[in-house]
Amino acid sequence: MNRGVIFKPWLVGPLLTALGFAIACGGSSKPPQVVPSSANTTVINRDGRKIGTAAVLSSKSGGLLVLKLTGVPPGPHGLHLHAGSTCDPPKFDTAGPHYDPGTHKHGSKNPAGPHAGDMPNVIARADSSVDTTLAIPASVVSAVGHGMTARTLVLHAGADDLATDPSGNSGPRFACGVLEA
Ligand SMILES: [Cu+2]
Ligand SMILES: [Zn+2]
Repeated sequence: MNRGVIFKPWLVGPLLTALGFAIACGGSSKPPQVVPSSANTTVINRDGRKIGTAAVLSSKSGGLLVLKLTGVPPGPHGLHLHAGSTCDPPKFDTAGPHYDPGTHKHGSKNPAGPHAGDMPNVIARADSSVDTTLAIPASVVSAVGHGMTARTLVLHAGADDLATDPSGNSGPRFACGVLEA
């Protein structure tokens, strides 16, 4: 028996997909009209270990935050842009308060809110991974990484109620990344 000529149909789909992608993109992997304004940011946990990456992308209509993490307890977690410029584990106090150039209160459900750095909860999957893309305003994209404005991204241990000042009762800071311009 010659095992070398066995047809492997499950390989054809991925191969065709990869070939089509290469042709469609002309060899470039960058999608059109979206340019990275922030290099991939390393996100660390309270032990100081890397658990994933974040990237801010800008486009004509606003921006996107792409977040890919592992080792996050399943369920919802508060996520915010903070104004401090460093992520010192384990407590990440140096990440400072929420990015808030307008002196608002915390949360999209707060009548006096939200902070410009407030974002929706992110949901960690049952396998403890996070793989999500969030829309963010162009004004926030332009503030990312510049001076002492929106310098850090912080994921909290608990869910953000999107209403309670100053941090939505989202609990301790679980992970942090410094956003570079
Ligand atoms: Cu926060
Ligand atoms: Zn806030």
